[in-house]
Amino acid sequence: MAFKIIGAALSPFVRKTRVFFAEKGVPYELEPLIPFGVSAEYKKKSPLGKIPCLEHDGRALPDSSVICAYLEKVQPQPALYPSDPWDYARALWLEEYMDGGFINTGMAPVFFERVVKKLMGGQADEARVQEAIEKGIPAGCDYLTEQLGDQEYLVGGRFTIADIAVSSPFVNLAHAGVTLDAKRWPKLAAYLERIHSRPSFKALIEEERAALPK
Ligand SMILES: N[C@@H](CCC(=O)N[C@@H](CS)C(=O)NCC(=O)O)C(=O)O
Repeated sequence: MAFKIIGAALSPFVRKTRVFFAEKGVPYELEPLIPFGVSAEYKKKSPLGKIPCLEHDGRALPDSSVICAYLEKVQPQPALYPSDPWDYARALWLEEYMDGGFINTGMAPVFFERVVKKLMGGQADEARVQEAIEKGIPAGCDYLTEQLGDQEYLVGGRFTIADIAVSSPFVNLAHAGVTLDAKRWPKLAAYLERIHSRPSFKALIEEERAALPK
């Protein structure tokens, strides 16, 4: 049965899910949905009213982390979760660090103010943007730099869900005109460039850039 991902392409959580599908080589249809004032019908599928939501076999499954974990079981190869128990847990932690933490303190304020508000015809609150640039983003980049060390990938020596979850929200920063200071975080900047150059990310980044307001 076909897979359908419901959500907006610019969401870091939707992108994370789409990259995961692309890395698995599993085709899907994207049904665009902006998550503001969603219908009661959508809330039956995604009770928190958030995106993404997956439809498969006539059933609905919300949440990017849950969707990725489900697809890993449906399509185990290539494996995108570590098999070692400790590495597996660390990958899940880094996913949660981004989804439940760094996205809210670092990426969301910048992206919402500079891109989402612009799309809605509003004015960016640059004080909120600067606070994220001066506090939230440096704290997150310091932590991720420490986690990365000298490795090519974040966990277990190979590409995993941790790399997808960590790298996706940085695309939102770039869309909002914030690029990482490569002098301050050289290893993290080089890592992100490598991950964003993978065909799975590259195709989406190009598609999103073309659709952004100039
Ligand atoms: N934990 C969720 C978070 C999803 C999420 O917060 N999505 C945002 C868009 S980037 C959303 O739908 N926001 C609408 C809302 O919070 O009502 C996931 O991983 O899917």
